[in-house]
Amino acid sequence: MPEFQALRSLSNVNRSGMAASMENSFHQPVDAARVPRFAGLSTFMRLPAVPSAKGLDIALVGIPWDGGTTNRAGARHGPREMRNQSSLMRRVHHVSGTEPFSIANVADVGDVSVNPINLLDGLKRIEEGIAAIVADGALPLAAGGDHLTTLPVLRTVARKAPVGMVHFDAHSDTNDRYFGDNPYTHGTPFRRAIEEGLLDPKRVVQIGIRGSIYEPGEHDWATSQGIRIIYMEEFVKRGAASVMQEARDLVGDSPTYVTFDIDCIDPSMAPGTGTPEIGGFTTREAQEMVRLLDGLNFVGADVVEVAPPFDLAGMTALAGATMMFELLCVMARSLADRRARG
Ligand SMILES: [Mn+2]
Repeated sequence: MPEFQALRSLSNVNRSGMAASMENSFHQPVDAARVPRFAGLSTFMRLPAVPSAKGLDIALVGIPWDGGTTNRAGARHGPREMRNQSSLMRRVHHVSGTEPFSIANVADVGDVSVNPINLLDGLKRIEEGIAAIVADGALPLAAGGDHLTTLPVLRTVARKAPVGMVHFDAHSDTNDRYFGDNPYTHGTPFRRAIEEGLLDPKRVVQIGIRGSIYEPGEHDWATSQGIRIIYMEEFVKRGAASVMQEARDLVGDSPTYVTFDIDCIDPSMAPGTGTPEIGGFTTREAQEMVRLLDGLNFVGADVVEVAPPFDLAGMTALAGATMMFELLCVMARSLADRRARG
């Protein structure tokens, strides 16, 4: 039997037999105890590839576009490599015990349409692709792509009202113009998002900011809008629990987006990115922080800036894929808990 048929026939069977698929019709990853994880087609977390987000709670989607990159390009290749590395994910979160595929219907909806040679058309296509997911009632969990891809995503999830945002990054991404008068780069998405009324800046927290900047006062605009910037040095002093408690208090229970730029992690652990900055989070610190987002009122999330051309042995794509799994677990749990509460 060809591999793709094998994947399909096993797609509703999980490791504990038929229990989950009898309880519900949620998609299940291919059973790694029956089909080894290096075999078969590459989809996010070995879930079925589906043509739309209809019936899904959470849609895993690729945004293979780096048209906003100002330095080293390559994040356009991120989704494919994160799909590959995500085949290492298993079904159950080892700390929380969350079984995301049993409590939420999750699948890989493929990549949005992009245009690698036209920035504005690229942004338009990404927005249309994510808007279709949102219209189907699913939360997008996106794999970028550079950080400008988050802007068209926010245009869909914040269409009705501004949302809050927990933002892990080495960079604030709130600059104004590049190379003359160009408003759209991966260094500007959150300035544009605030101008467009997509973000409530008083409910935005940026964590892990560091590295040299273009000019003194570069972050003044962001802080004047009310954004809370937690520089890496403050994180080192306070630790994850304290910082995340503040982040949770700040965004509250209102709709919130989570964006995870892989360059928040130290380049010794995540070298495959376009704008690396030393002195970053360990992967373990990043996992600890994302786990503390449990129960958030998610409108979506993403992992961006994985640039495979600069990666070593897939380690950055693995970090990115694992952070997607961490995000998926807290998103699925939050959705299920909120439904149970009515
Ligand atoms: Mn960024």
